[in-house]
Amino acid sequence: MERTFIMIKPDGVQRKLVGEVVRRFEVKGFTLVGLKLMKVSKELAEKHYDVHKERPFFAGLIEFITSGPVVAMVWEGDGVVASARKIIGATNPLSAEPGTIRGDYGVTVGRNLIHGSDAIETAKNEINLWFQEEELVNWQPTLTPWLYE
Ligand code: DAT
Ligand code: MG
Repeated sequence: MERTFIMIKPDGVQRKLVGEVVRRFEVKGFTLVGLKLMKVSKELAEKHYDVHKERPFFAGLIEFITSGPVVAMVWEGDGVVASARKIIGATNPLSAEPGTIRGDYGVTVGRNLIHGSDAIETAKNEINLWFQEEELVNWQPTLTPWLYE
């Protein structure tokens, strides 16, 4: 089953949006298989955002992500990688549609509340980077036959 890596950034935690974010993924029909609250080391932040290391916003991004606790999660379900990106909305919250997390709660790209893997391959790498195998729980929700035919 497909999995994606989702992280509620320090602004989302400070703004008390943890429950709201988890709720949106739960009610959509996805399954939570990993969850932890953690302070992010500079090393982990730099690895996670390695593709952006040459960008002018990189230093600020690393400073922001390491500035307070984040909630790291793994969600599972058919098409979860692309669907999560839709639930999250466009990178710039002012361009994100209302009804998306960034569209409903954000106003600036440097405080866009949440990260979601951008492709299935990226998701695999990010899950391996953020979670040990034993931190992930394989389980079968009893709702499955009501979500999948
Ligand atoms: P996304 O998080 O939607 O995958 P991304 O991978 O292009 O977006 O960028 C990663 C993060 O970097 C993004 O969530 C916020 C920050 N960022 C991107 N573009 C930025 C910019 N122009 N100015 C400041 N921060 C930016
Ligand atoms: Mg990205």
